[in-house]
Amino acid sequence: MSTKIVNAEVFVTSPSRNFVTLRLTTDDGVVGIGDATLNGRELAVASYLRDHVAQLMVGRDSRNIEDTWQFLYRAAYWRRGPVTMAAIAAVDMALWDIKGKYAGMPVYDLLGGASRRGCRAYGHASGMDLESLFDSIRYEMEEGYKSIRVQTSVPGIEKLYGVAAQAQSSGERYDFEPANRGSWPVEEDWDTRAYLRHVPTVFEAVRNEFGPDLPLLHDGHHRMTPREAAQLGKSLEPYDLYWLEDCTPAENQEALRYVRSQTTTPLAIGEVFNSIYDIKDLISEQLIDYVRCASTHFGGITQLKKVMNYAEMYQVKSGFHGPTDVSPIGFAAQLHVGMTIHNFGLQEYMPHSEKTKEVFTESLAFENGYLNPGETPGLGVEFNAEAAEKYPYEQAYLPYNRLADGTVHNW
Ligand code: KDG
Ligand code: MG
Repeated sequence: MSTKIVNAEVFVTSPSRNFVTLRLTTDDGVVGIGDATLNGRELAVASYLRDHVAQLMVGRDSRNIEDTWQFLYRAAYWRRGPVTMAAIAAVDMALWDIKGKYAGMPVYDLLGGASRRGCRAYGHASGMDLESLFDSIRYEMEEGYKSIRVQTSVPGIEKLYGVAAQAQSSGERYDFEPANRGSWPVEEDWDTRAYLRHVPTVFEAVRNEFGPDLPLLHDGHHRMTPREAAQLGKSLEPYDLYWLEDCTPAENQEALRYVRSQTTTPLAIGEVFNSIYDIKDLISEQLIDYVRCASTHFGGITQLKKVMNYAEMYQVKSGFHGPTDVSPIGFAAQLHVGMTIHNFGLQEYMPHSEKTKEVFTESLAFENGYLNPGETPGLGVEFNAEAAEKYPYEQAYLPYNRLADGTVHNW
């Protein structure tokens, strides 16, 4: 057996949206793939991998995942940050993929084996008005989802994250992908008072229509101050949310102390975090209920598993970030973690487009609201480099917000 890495290649492809993929090959010809997609900043990670990491991989033993992780993290000296951690994540995933293939086992078996039959997923509903929102919720339920995220347009706000139904500039209706192709970010608008007034009325209407049982979620997308977040959490208490996500930006972890002291609405946070240090106080002080980190932006399987084992001690559960900008490889990576940890909560799931599935073939199954990575050795995703070539990189930016007076606001 010759498990040494002999080749490290980086691909940037855009089947509906941009993805950065790392492919490692061992002397035996075993191939492992990893996701390094950082929405809107893809080329920075591609360069980090191509120009600084690829040559360090060649000659390393693919079996030593922990050592490789620590080497890339510590030897860079400049630790953490989304670019570095997405690059480390891609290496980490590719190494777990390789290990699974050598062992003939799916990655979750190597991480401790399955703790459940499948990972419960939530779907995404949104609407410009109540009628279209109700239709969207019914559609998601018919698709099999047992938990639904609800985003709504707000009178007085023209363009808002999470409200679907606009065609993207690619020409496809690609509902939940906020990044727009082009050389400049789209400007959106924001009004916190209008939002805080409107959202509780929408949840009241949804509860009246769908009853008390259906787990409902909402994403505040980093836009509120601690006091505003506390107000929203309190005003949503009668509607029994499963979680309120990103109620504050949370670069400042202390902000959550105030929110937590004011409301019993469950809190989920972490999709923009890239290090265990970004979230450790939120976990140990039990200021949140769900960890939203994604394998791709959080240093891969190795660090995600560690943070969840830590969170288990504090009864904090997983709610991993699963938008379409996490590629099928990154998604599979966190699904394997979700299968094995004791403290799995709920998995975000946005199915990828047909073009994306042409480039990344997945063994993943979605049935009756549950996701399962399947029994394929490794991560269960194959990368088709020839298909990828058909879809070259296209520049894309996430939007940004401005207030009525022109001030830039969190998007
Ligand atoms: O690239 C940004 C998206 O990943 C983000 O806006 C999606 O907030 C998001 C979510 O909860 O899925
Ligand atoms: Mg979010």
